[in-house]
Amino acid sequence: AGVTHAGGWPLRLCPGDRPGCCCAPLSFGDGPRPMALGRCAESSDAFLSGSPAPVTFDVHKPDCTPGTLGPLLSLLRCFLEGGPCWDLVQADQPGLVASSAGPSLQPKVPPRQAHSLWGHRAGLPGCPHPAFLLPAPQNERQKAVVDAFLHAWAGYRKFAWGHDELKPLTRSFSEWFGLGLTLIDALDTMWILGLKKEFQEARKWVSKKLRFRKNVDVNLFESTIRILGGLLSAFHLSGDILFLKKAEDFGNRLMPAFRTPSKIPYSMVNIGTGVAHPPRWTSDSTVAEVTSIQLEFRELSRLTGDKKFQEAAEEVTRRVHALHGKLDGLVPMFINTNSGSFTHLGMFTLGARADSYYEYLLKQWIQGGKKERQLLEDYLEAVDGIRKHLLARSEPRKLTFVGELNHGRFSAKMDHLVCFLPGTLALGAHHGLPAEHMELAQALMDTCYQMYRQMETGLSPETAHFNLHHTKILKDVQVKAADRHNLLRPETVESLFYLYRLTGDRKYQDWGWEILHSFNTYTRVPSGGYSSISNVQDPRHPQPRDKMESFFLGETLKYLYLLFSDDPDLLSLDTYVFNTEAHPLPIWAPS
Ligand code: DMJ
Repeated sequence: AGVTHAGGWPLRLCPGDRPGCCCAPLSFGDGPRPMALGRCAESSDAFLSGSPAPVTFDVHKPDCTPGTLGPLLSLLRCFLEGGPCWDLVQADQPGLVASSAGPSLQPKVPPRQAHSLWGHRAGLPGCPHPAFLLPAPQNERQKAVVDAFLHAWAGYRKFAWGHDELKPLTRSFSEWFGLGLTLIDALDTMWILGLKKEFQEARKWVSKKLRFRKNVDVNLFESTIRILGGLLSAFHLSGDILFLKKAEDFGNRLMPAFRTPSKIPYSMVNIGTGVAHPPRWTSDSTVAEVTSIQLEFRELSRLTGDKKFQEAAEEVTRRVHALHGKLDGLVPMFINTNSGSFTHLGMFTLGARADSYYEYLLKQWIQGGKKERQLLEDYLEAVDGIRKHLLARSEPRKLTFVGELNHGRFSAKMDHLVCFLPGTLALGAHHGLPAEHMELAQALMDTCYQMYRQMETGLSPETAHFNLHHTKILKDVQVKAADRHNLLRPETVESLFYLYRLTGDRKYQDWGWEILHSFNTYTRVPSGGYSSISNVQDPRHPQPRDKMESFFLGETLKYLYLLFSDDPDLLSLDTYVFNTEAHPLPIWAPS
């Protein structure tokens, strides 16, 4: 049967979760809750481009009524038999709706996956955001982000295509894992920014060139958050199963890292040979590394139905939870892969090597539908620990900052990495945690902004030292020679996004706009790309370092784009949780 939709806009949203899903007022089915398993005869591009042309729906099961297994069986048959697969849509009112699984869902999914995909789709609430269905209206600031992205992408495409990172000055590239890191990290950003042509070109590279059967050592944490996280979110946004298949392959190749005497994973694993090991100089892993892979491994299990990913990652969480050596919920920075105990006791930071431990406690709790109490308790205890041991105020502006503790000695040192914390605290408050968390978030947000504002280039140093004394010094933020660099990191704009989304205070957008301006002034390389710089205090000679980190495209520009959006439903914080590399993953059972 075919049903023609005469192209009346605007389109209705369907109750599926995938962008690319096309929905139209479509009369079909007589029951109170008509159901249809159908597909658009034209590609979903017709919808995305807002084509007023009639679109025909082929309806495979014209007689499916509520309560029958017909549609589900058809869907499974579709997966098993091949051919384009389309989604089952249930309409709440007659006269609705909808369905397609995205432009490039591949046929021939093994039954186990077909089933889990079905469960996944059926489990998610809400609709894809209109921006994913129609050409998204973009305001001037968002257009400036798109322009920055295209400039960065042009450099990568010309000089580093398929390699890990662009070296924009020498117009070449660097390899870390040799897996097209920037390309994978940037996939979902392209989707969100509406850069379909670029996305499709990158997808083709993933399909034709990305191979994980390679004799190469990868860092478990870095490759999980960037590659596994990037593939999973590309799958969720596009509905394209290619990305899930790649994610599953990659996840399998990371698993040898968990074969250690303590079940605390090694930091390195060879994805070709399956041999895992710690770095050459130690048998320790860092605490942030082993505790910030759980969002991705849990989601991979949920999508594939293969529990081993989740079990391995959650075993780490359980063991770290039970360890001695914490201080009111604060964790040391290292953990031994043989003994499973913390090492280098007595040193506490929210910066490098510990940062995302705290972030993932909260985010896993959110991901799992706020049911896993132990995660919440550990997070709440840690926030109290931060308040008790690590907070101080600077002079002269009395900025609240998070310092470090070294065997009882406080140091007024704060990595830029710590600037993820205002966003995380605000997110927790949004999900029902105490209002004081939001107050602390706002105070810390001011501080992170001042880390940019008080520098001559308007860009933050890698690490700030805060002035604690009443002197003639006018700046709160002091910088040591070794810390003057800026790597295009995202944490401050990430937090600005959360703070704006959750308070509506436009000053956060304005601060982000200033930061984008500074990136454009001091880090943009005319021939394409952006470069990290060595000196944020010398606007005349910022000393570009010839490297564009993958997270500039994966995170920094994505968060800026989202910050400038006034639409709370664009990747709603009630539907998605962002991994520590800014890749959105669905909340399993949102409240
Ligand atoms: C990214 O890889 C992630 O944000 C990680 O959590 C910290 N380091 C970089 C960005 O600064």
